[in-house]
Amino acid sequence: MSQKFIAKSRRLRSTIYSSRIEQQGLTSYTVYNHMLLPAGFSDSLEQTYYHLKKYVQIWDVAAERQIQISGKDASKLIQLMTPRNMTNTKAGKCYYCPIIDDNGGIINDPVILKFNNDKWWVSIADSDLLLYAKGLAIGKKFEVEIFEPNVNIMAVQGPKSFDLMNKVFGSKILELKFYNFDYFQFADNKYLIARSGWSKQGGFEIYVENDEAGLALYDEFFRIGDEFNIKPGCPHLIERIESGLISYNNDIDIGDNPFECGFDRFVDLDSDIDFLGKERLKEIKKEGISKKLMGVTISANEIQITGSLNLFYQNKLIGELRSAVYSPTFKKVIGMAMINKPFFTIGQNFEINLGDKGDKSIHSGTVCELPFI
Ligand code: THG
Repeated sequence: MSQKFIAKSRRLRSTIYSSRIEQQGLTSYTVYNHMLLPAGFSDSLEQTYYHLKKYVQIWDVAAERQIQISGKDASKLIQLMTPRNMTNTKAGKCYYCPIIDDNGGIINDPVILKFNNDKWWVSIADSDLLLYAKGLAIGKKFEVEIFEPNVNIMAVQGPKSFDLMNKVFGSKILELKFYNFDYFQFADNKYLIARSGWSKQGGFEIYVENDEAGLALYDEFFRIGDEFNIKPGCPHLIERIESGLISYNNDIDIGDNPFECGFDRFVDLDSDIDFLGKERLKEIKKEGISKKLMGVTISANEIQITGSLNLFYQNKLIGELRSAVYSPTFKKVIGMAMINKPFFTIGQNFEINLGDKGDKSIHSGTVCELPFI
């Protein structure tokens, strides 16, 4: 496949970390929330995979934009957008929440940070949640302010992230619990830090609110990080599929409802909370789902996937593969697929054509559970 370049412009926003990562072996970007998101470095995908699982990486994930919702009706608006029950949520905690429309279709799957009942950050995946929130607030005449603050997340991921963070911020950082956040001091600046991140290798996300302070911290990590074998990195295709971390608009989209995405634990239909799509979700729950996001393994040594690939069982279409990669751990291709009823059972076999441009290259595969690890 010939590679093409993406032309930059104001509309395609750069990040504050570009000046650093472009000197550190960055080879490709993708586009996320109208912004550049690093997608590869000069080390191979397998090298960066083993590195992430053993050491520590700094990721520029500024493209995970924050939507601030504040004001007297902020909590009402947050609840209106998600089927997760937000009633007993606590300040200083993060919540992974499906955002749905009136039809139960997934609009986004952000991490939501609660500062207090009147101030929230919605750390969005790749869709324009700000417009959805604004439309709802206008229609409902809510007293809220909705905007995108200048926050640029730097993620510190990997098992050595704890040693690195301890060295910079002191041992208090090690007391931070999973999906909690707090402010921590380095030099003259305070940083909002959460124990979270888009890998299962452990780590933190630093919500940088001041560009200069962010770059100073970035440089400090690389100044002192050699002993932990620190490297720049980015969300990792192999690791995230093995870990079952969902990528919005790759694995799931507005045509899927929370039950089809395995988000049952984030749906509360039994309380009196008010959210859009509640009646529709009740119907879907009664009727049962017609498709489900599942893991798949495919006996192949490589795969390039840029769209969806159909899966067949006895010449019948039974679903579509949405993300996939060769896993050096499983020694085959693993992926996430939306599988139709009644075929979304563990052990279901299928065939897939991995041939390029009309060539046939039929491979066999099997449906399995998510996550892989
Ligand atoms: N961090 C922050 N913002 C984000 C992402 C992130 N915004 C965009 C995108 N990633 C949102 N999508 C996800 C998908 C999965 C998870 C987080 C964000 C995730 N899930 C855990 C899991 O599946 O085990 C925990 C979920 C839970 O059970 O609460 O981590 O990465 N700031």
